[in-house]
Amino acid sequence: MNKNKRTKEWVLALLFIFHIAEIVSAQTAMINIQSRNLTSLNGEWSVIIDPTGSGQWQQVWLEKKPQKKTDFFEYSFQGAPVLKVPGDFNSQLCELTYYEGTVWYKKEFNYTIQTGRRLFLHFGAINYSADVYLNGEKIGSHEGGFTPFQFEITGKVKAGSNAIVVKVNNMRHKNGLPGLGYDWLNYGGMTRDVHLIETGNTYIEDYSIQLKKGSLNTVLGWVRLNGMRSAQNIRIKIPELKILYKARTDNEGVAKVEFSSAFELWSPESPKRYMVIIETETDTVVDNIGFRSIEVKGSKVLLNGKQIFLKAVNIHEENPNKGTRAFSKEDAVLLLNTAKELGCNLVRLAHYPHNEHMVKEAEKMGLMVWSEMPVYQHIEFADSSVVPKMEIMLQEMIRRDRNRCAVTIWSLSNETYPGTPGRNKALAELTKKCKAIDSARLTTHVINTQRYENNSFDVWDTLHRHADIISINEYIGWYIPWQGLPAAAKWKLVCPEKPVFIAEFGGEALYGNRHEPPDEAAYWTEDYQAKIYTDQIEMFNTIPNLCGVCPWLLFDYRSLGRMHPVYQKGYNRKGLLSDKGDKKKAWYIMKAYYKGK
Ligand code: GCB
Repeated sequence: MNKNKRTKEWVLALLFIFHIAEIVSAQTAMINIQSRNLTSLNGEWSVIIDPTGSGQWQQVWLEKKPQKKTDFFEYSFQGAPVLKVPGDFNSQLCELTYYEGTVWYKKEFNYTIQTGRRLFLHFGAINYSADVYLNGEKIGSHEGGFTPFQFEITGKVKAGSNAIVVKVNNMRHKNGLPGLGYDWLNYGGMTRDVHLIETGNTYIEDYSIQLKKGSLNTVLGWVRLNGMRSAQNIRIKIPELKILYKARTDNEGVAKVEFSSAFELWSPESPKRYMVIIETETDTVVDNIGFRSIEVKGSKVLLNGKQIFLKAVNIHEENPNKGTRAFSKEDAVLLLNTAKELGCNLVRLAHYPHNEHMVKEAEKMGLMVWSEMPVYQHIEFADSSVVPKMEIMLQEMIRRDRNRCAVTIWSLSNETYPGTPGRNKALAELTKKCKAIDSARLTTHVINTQRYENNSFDVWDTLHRHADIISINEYIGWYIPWQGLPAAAKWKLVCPEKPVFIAEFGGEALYGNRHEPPDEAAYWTEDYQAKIYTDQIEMFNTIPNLCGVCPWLLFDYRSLGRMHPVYQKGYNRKGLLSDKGDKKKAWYIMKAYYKGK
């Protein structure tokens, strides 16, 4: 190999390592933060909108102030507009409606930390990338718009006033997750809560307390401490069941947890959760945990050992009435109550991990949760940075919710293309990683590559082999016309033994728009949409091993590629309800179907 070539390869290797280092520089975020010593940094943050990127070379985070009479700087947080955090920036200032670029956020806070205590800056999520500065010094970066991350600032926080500056950028990237194209509004900003978390020297970093795979009475898990100097005793208490489990950590700070009890199991009919107290010598965390088992046996999905039909609905993380990114408990309750009213027992939180309120409120209400990676349609699997990013996001997604019994399905991808180089290998590996981190939940990949000819479906994509459930998106009656009677459709499955889930179906309708007979798609009528639902429901009877269905979707939602000036106006109109919450004809058809199931 010639010397120049070798040097070039070394430089590339180093650049790659630095790139990874940059991505992983955010730390393992604490879980169940509501049970920690918290200070909220939510509220108003001052912002500088930076469409040209000049804030980077002007080093906005240094907040330079004129020293001499001849000095001036072309930016300032003083006198700047403010944005609410949590919240997307697009819906808060009209000049940001369609914005995809940089916004610099700044907040001041006072904090005094005692010796022996530690302080962390925790972000629920920032879309899409974040560079975080404290008092003019960069403390780290994070990529990925939907998962939490934190930085320790123990040695960096000053007694008295401190300033955090965050460079937030929601530009799309070819090698991003998701990539360049997606059918929802790219809400940017500090979309979820921001907190300071104070801990002692050694704190409970993470724990897994769930039923062992296939068991209805034995918990198998672990507790992991951070900051350990020596082994510690831990105790897990469930007062209602009179459980007191004692263990000792190893030198790495990890204690195994295993105990049995006659749990009242969590289910949609009875969403029972127990108060669980995790205590170490130096820290205590309290959680509400439910216990249930979820598995696939042959072609059936079993919840707590009994077959269940998944009555689902797709939901985007959007408050439909306000046209904003959903972030609060109230937003979650609005969306989930509507899913409940439809008769659902599962919500597919599409197409990225939603905020924690969604998962917690769903769990309280008895809704199972399908949580999804933002691996959507075209992803550059062959780009060397993509696979490591996917793995980090997977870990972040699972870590936050691994004790939420409502989460029953990890969906690892949606509508990826078999022809994309590296796709099969990357997603097979991702599935293995997911199973290695969490073997007790189901995994799936949502695929729309099936052929539909002569009223026959050929579900051939070999990616289904890596899933517990075959999940299919099909829009027969909307994007693809019927080729025979719905009730006479035929099916061929690549894995004929697995359960089949219709993860998306439907069509668009503008609420209030009616036309009989409902035979023309281009009128965007409720009647045409209703006919799609009636036909689909007939077709469902033909699907072998059908374990559930999931209309696309609950509410009409904002998506800029939906440009029809009369019927869409920037909204994907496939909702069962309009963005204002009006029920379309298809709502009643779906509700009746679920009632009969
Ligand atoms: C799909 C996608 C979903 C889209 C939907 C549509 O297959 O998974 O994100 O928004 O189709 O409305 O076309």
